[in-house]
Amino acid sequence: MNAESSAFRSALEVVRTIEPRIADAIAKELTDQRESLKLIASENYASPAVLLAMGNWLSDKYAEGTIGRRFYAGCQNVDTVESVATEHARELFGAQYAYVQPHSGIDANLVAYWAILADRVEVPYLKKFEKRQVNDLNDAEWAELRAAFGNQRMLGMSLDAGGHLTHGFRPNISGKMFDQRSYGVDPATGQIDYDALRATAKEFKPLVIVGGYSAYPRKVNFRTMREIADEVGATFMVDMAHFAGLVAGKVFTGDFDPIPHAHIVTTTTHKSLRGPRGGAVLCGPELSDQVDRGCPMVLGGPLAHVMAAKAIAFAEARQPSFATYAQQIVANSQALAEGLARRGVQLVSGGTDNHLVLIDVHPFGLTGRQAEQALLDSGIVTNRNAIPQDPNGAWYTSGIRVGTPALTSRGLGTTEMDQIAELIHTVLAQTTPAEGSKAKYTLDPALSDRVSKQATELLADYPLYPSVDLG
Ligand code: DSN
Repeated sequence: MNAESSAFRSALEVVRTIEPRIADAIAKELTDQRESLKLIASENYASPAVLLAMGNWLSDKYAEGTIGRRFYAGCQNVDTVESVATEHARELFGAQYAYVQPHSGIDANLVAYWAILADRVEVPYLKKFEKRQVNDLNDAEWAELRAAFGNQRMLGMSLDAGGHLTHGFRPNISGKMFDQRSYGVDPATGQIDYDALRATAKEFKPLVIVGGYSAYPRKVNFRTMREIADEVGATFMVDMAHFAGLVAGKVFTGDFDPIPHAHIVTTTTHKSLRGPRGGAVLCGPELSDQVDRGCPMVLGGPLAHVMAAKAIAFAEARQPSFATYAQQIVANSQALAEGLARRGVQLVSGGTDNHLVLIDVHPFGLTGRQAEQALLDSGIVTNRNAIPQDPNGAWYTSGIRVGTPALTSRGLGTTEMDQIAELIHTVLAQTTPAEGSKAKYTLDPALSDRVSKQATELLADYPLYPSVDLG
């Protein structure tokens, strides 16, 4: 038996001795993932080495603080793990400083926002705070400062144009820390209108401009965004969570690489980057001291086992094969977009430059919610998403977001993407909305069964985790 099969079989055997239902759920998740056409743009399949690096006693160690300066004794191995992970992250992205402790993208963004506030907010209008550092204030002073924070402004991409909740929206803490205003897309092109963004920035004068997205199908000109930030004295932050793999794989270079243009960059490690679930922050020396305060300022103790897995993923992404993978993600996304467009499916912005395609399902008479469920009934896993100026809001939506990082990891290519476009079109065209409902619909079960079978057949030639046989 090979090493991967033996490792996962043994792990499940040990888990099973305590709680068989958990062992079964873990094994079933592999079966389900093997059988489904995973087109969720934010998901991927981490390598066995990444997965195995997480399942061990590094998980048992507390290590609040930073490398070599911990609040706990005995952190020498965590120091090694974190040093190796940061070294790989710096090399991979060409960044001066990397912080790999954030547990998620939301945590990475919080660390970055805090670092920007701590760096920028001098509160000169409250005389007593003059020359004080925000990190040195007592509780009463904090209370005064909280009011003052209400005046800080963030300019981020609007949710319906593809921005993320953590870019200043009310349901998220970022929307409570900052006054937010949005930039969007040109309704004619579906692409960012940089002149409008500049005009909004000049009028609003934000402390922070956030670039990056979770549902925008185009590349972003970060050089132009930095110029705008400089014109208004804003700190320019980029959240590259979705497209970090395309930056790592050198698909996004020059004006489209955020690292040389942004003051600070955040990411997740599990989307197109194909690592463990987690986050990271990259920056220059100006912000690194503040970023280092992420734990304990906004984070709990670092997850050493996940940092170990991040180190493995960064090392994997430094291999030449990762650049080939990243290029194929985009080639597949463009093939999928072309296949859909050729069949008359309307796409936001007309196509894609990255790993995702945003389908406008309105012409089919459907909401995103109906389309998402009808596709799922047919073995195609996607998620509904708002489109620009969405008449159905953020819950029902009028869009379906599809992404290619996961299926590209499985080895599917442009030919298969065209076949998938056919399956998606078939389901959308054959789904009928129920009268007066934004959620109900009818779809012939024979048709969804047929599509489901075709999806499974399509995957049969591309086994998921071929080295893992659970017996
Ligand atoms: N949940 C992620 C996504 O699907 O894009 C973003 O946080």
